[in-house]
Amino acid sequence: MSNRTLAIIKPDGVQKNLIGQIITKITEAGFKIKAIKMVRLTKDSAGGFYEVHKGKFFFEGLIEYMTSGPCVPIALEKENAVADFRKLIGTTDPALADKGTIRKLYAASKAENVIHGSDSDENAAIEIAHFFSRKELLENSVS
Ligand code: 3AN
Repeated sequence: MSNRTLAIIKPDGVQKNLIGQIITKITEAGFKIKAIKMVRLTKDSAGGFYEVHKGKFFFEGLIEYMTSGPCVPIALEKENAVADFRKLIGTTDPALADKGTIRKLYAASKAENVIHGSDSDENAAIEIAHFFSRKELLENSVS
């Protein structure tokens, strides 16, 4: 089992000035930040990241949203990272998300839901590599 996952504070989270609150929730839950940056995704980069959703009715809107402003990808480490992080953020639709989850607290809708979390160990590795080079991950290593 891998101990890493990729979070992204999405453009609505950045726009609503929630970076600090969201990172506090993440670190209080026991995750260590391995790498972090603020980036504005291009359409190509967002399309590549969400390749699995190509052709779905919400794909174009998803790309518009993810390129609408800067976002904050974060490589995280913790035992059981993928499952624990998905528990912390709550389900895709904030209306259905558990009380106390990041999406329940801060997200407006299923389309604009403030935060991303990898859904498998395999995708976590791919997604971390989408944003961070091996060099960045190694050089920033604190433990
Ligand atoms: P999650 O982010 O919970 O893993 P995914 O991977 O199914 O959810 O969807 C990726 C992103 O696509 C969501 N975070 C959301 O922004 C958007 N999305 C997913 N399902 C819908 C939907 N039914 N309507 C609009 N947007 C959606």
